[in-house]
Amino acid sequence: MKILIMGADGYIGWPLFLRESMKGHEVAALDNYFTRRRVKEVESDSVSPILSLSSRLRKLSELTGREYPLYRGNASNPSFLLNTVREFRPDAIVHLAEQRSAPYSMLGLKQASATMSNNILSTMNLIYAVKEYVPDAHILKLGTMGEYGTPNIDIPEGFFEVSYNGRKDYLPFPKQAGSWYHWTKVHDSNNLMFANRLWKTPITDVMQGVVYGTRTREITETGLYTRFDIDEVWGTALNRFCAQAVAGLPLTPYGKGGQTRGFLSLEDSINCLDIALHKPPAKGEYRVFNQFDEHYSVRYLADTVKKVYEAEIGRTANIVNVENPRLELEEHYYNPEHKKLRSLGYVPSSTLENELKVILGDLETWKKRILSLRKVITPKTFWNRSSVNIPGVQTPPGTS
Ligand code: USQ
Repeated sequence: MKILIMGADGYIGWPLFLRESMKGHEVAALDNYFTRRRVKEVESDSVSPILSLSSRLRKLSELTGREYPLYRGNASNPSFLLNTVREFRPDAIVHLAEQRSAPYSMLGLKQASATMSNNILSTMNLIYAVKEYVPDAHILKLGTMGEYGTPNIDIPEGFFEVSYNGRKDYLPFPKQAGSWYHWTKVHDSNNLMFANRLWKTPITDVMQGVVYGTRTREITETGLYTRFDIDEVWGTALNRFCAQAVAGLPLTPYGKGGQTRGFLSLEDSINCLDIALHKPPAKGEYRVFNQFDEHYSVRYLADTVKKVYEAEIGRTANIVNVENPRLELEEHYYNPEHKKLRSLGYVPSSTLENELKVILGDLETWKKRILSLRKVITPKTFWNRSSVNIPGVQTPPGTS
């Protein structure tokens, strides 16, 4: 299969590239190093020491004996993306090339707008590129469980039957995202649904939970590492808790810590995307997968990291509930369905505790790098302080 992976330099993009190339597929990489640059902007870095994308591709070529095209550019630039698709003519395109941090999108108007344009336009460009050049190609698009928010009812996989004033319909489940970033994914989903209605484009829209982990089965040597972020803008909950334990800093559930989300390991994220790629939708089908393994509260995750860290590493870890920088429910009902991937063959590969042992072992070896980032770990991006931070734009005193 010919697969174009947009965002191949990323946390998930690179391991997916490894999986598909090592399975013998013809894979091309697309990236503009947006995440590398923006992580530097908040004075942070990946704590796993990663090579440049071109060096990683060279390393991979040595292992497989094949060459992998690298399209370096911005997916929100229409001519770049359309030319890439026209030239490579993929059977499937995985779109992971979006700004992926909720806190980054909440820093201020500048970052909120960049997130909107980067994410929504890249998906629009992809929709048109597929329609023009490869109308039967499968778009596998990474959305987020955060599109649904935390409603007080069960969450279906994309659609549900509604009965209102005596009539029934099968409709998209209402979306209640919690950051500008998460809203961009909602807008993408709407645009993809409409593209599917217009042109019958086969689409899988993946509502993915929070991913954790340092490794997949292909990451067997340092030259193949994927990035691992721990700072308050780019790091995610469980990965941050592990790094905090290793750095001797308190683990930081925000607020009461009862916020519950779907989680899955990096290995399982790749397993699920691989299943979605090789069991594609029918022509004309738009399908939605809720992609996570289990749901946990952040309080439970902090307790579990503490338990495993103390048992495995033998040092004490502390937990401190800090002021919640976000606007979100801290205690709520949460019961999303996630049956479709399992019905296609997905079986979780490991347990949370076993995966934590692997992560903590890796982080111990990167401890020096973690300690050098101590000052960017504490949360300071508050949703209610998101400002108008465009140079030259005046705001009334006290509003920004
Ligand atoms: N949280 C803490 N303490 C921390 C960090 C986070 O309690 O130190 C809490 C947050 O308040 C939130 C939950 O953990 O309630 C998840 O936050 P997160 O930073 O791990 O994840 P989030 O911002 O939701 O975004 C991440 C990825 C994003 C992906 C999303 C899936 O960055 O790309 O779409 O997870 S989901 O959360 O299901 O929407």
